[in-house]
Amino acid sequence: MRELYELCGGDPELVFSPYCWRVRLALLHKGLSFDSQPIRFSDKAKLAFSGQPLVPVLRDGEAVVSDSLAIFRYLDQRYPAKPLLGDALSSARLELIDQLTRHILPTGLLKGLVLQIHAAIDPADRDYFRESREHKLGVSLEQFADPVAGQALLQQALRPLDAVLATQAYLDGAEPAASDYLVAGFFFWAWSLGEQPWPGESPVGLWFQRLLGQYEAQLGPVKRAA
Ligand SMILES: N[C@@H](CCC(=O)N[C@@H](CS)C(=O)NCC(=O)O)C(=O)O
Repeated sequence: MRELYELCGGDPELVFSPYCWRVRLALLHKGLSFDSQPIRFSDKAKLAFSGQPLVPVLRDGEAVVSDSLAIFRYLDQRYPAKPLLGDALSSARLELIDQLTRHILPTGLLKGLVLQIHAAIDPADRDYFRESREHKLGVSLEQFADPVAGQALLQQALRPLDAVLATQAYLDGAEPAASDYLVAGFFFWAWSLGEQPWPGESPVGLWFQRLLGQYEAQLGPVKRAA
């Protein structure tokens, strides 16, 4: 059986990690069913079998793979139909896309989401979340939270995405593939936390709606934080 270990909120149906969303979208792309194994921050001992402490982890029969990009590569190798990455050049370029999109976009979103995440996670996870994130951010969650500054960063991050999506339906061209899922993970993250801080009618907004529509047509409504 195929199992996806992913981070959940106080409600186990609320899965919100951007990296886990990438893998959900990739599994859907491949037409592969999976059992969600929602875990809380305080349940991370359940990931010991993977030899590392982070989600996503995919367990597929005997195979255990962690890290969203490694999972994309595993899925293409194990299930070659409907490639996520394509040829070696595309696969190499995905590293660049990952690096280009892993700073301003998530930081801009996180400034508007960090307090919602703190509220949505299980009360038993809150001290861990606060301590680990404050250590990483170097300021308190309340000092970091700043939806207005987040919007300014988000607008910078959206500009190149809007430019590409104004001329083609998906980041990977006429059909979605790895680049779309890699970036869309951050948008599903915000969406599952009950936010949509980007304009709905923009190229990015319409692209997100297309991906959301495809996901929900197959797997039902995305559980969103109240
Ligand atoms: N580069 C990894 C990042 C994975 C990651 O950072 N996962 C976070 C969830 S968003 C996690 O497991 N956090 C657990 C913790 O902070 O204790 C990937 O792409 O999968």
